[in-house]
Amino acid sequence: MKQILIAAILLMGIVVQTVFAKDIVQNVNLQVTEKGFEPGSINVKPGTHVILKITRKTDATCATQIVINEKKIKKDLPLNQEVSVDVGTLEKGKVKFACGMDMVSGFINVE
Ligand SMILES: [Cu+2]
Repeated sequence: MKQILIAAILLMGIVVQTVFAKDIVQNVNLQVTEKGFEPGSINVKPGTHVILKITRKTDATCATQIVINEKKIKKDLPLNQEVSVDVGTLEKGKVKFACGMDMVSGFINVE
């Protein structure tokens, strides 16, 4: 009985590993400059797990925060400090990211 249990646990481990192996993690560097978010448009393949690495380089815009409504993400962007934002695994479509007031924005195009 104990052996069956151990075998089941090992099998579960393999299943979990297989599921996570499909998850392709892609780090995307994003900067906030006088022009807003750069790049303003990011292209990834469906099924990609996107992690944004955002550095705000200027005080000249109002983008001191990043908001991704679709993913219920809101994060402060301190000046000259890289912030990691885990956007999760994306399906086909467009994901908008914007400043706190929705004035400066960009898109992650998933196709
Ligand atoms: Cu703004």
